[in-house]
Amino acid sequence: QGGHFSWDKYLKETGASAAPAHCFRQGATPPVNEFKAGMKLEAQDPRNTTSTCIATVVGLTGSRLRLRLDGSDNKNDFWRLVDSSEIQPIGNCEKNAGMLQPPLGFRLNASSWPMFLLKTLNGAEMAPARIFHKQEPPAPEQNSFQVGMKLEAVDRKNPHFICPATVGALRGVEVLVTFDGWRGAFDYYCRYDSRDIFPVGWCSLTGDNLQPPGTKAVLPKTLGCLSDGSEGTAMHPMPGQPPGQRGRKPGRRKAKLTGPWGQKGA
Ligand code: MLY
Repeated sequence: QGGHFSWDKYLKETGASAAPAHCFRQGATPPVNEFKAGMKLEAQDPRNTTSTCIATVVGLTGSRLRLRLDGSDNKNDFWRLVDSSEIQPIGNCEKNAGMLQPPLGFRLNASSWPMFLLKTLNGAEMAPARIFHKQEPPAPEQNSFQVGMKLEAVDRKNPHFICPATVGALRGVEVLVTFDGWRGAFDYYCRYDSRDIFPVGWCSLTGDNLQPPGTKAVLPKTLGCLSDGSEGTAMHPMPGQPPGQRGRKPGRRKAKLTGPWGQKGA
């Protein structure tokens, strides 16, 4: 295991600065997470955002919920902040004269949806309305990120990971999120008010596990941003996966390591 990543040391050593909190659409302090595994709620289907579906909390990490749509498979889990406007208590859809929909990829015949809905809600533990947050934090008025600023960002290809990142470019209301120590394979553009980007220090407040930069054999010994002086590990095999098969899907390009610490012998 790598050591604990220290932003303090990393910022000093890279000479970079953290994007100020006012750049982000996040609360001044991370929202309290009172959800529990097994609770059900209403969520927008991420693959079909006009549908409101029933979702079950299958995991919790910091201020985020790992959600699975009832009637879907276990390959399409998604993560939401507890203060997201895309999650609501059960009953909200009906209250607004909406209809709960089967998820995209509903396992059963569409005609069995009404009965499925009845059964999935019968005896279910519904997340109580009081643990939802009244409002999503407001979006900042404008994109005030600057190229080079550091932040914490969800790896959208591996959304359970939050990783150290740098603003690589700006494009109107969009920000290019680049992941430190990886050569572009995970980078993405998002709106400046995306809920997937966080100020430096966010994970240490929520208890989320911030991944160290991708750095196998590339951190110079002098770059001691891992507090135990270890070089860290570039790959983060999923627990239980044998080494050598680290969850890379066939056909997907191997991520290359990069960064100022990325030059061999640097
Ligand atoms: N084992 C995967 C995970 C890569 C994660 C990269 N993130 C943290 C930027 C792979 O190597 O593809």
